[in-house]
Amino acid sequence: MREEVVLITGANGEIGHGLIRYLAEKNSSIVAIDVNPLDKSLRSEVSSWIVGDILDQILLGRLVVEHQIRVIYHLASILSTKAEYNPETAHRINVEGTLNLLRLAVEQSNWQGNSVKFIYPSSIAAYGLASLDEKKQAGKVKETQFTYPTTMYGCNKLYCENLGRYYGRYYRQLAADSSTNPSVDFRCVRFPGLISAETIPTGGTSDYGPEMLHAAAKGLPYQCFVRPDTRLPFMVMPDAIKALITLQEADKERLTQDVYNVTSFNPDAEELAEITQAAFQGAQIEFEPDLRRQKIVDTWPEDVDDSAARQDWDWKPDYDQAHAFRDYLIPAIRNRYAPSHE
Ligand code: AKB
Repeated sequence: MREEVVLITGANGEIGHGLIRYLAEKNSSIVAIDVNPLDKSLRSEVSSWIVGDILDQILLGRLVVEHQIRVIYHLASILSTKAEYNPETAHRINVEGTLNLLRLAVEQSNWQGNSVKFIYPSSIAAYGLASLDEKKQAGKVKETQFTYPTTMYGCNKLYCENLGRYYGRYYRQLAADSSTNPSVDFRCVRFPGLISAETIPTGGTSDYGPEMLHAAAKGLPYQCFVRPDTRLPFMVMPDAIKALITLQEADKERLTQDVYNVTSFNPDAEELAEITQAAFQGAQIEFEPDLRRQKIVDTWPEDVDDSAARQDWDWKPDYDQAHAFRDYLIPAIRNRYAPSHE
């Protein structure tokens, strides 16, 4: 008998860290894949970890031989800023990588006679508002509004949302046995910017939030790359993990959409700086906007409408802004950089 497992791609990333710890505590058997060796602190939490590329079809084929995969959390991707330095490579990893995983999920579903759950984190980068005026007027945007991304990463995320919908509902729709073969159970959350106390993101454009806090805790000056009035929706990592798990566990019958917005709070960058400076006395934060990265953030909405998630799977973040900073981010980040931890 092959072991029943949860597969996590991009396991070394920010979401991977939180998700592995959560699932390990629930005694799930986890197979983790990443292009780099799994973080030492996570190794004891997983059944096995593999250094490899999601573009490597032989590696993915081997996984199927060795494991019965019930749930896939496909986290691997190249984020928005990094993707702009090599858009074609980003496309290969973000889109072809997702296609490989979806194909693997179909194959597994057919073998098992049961739909494999495919949990996919999309992003506010899937939106593209045309101007700052439009951004201000749009308010809370729904999943179907303003989906005209301006970054390769955003285009990739939006397209993969659609690929997931296709694999979940229409894959090989002309085949004779198409109605009897189980399809993939594709479920997607569109995340806002994420802030974790444990890890610092790399290569994103919403990174100014977490970077500012971590720099202040380390006693380092920080040059914020967006204007003080820049407003985006954010969420803390425990709520991001909660969203993925709650959607994964949701009753399929209640799901009316394949893609759901989730969010928590939406400060502007000046507010983030004020909170950071109040928590870390003497923190040096200057605003030195990078006009090109600013232009990307200006196309992302100030807020998103997550009422469908609230309605369909009882989504509700545990942390509002005050609670997130006071009870999670500030104490945990302070503790992370305390001298006794060095
Ligand atoms: C990025 O900035 O690229 C990500 C995202 C908003 O998905 N953090």
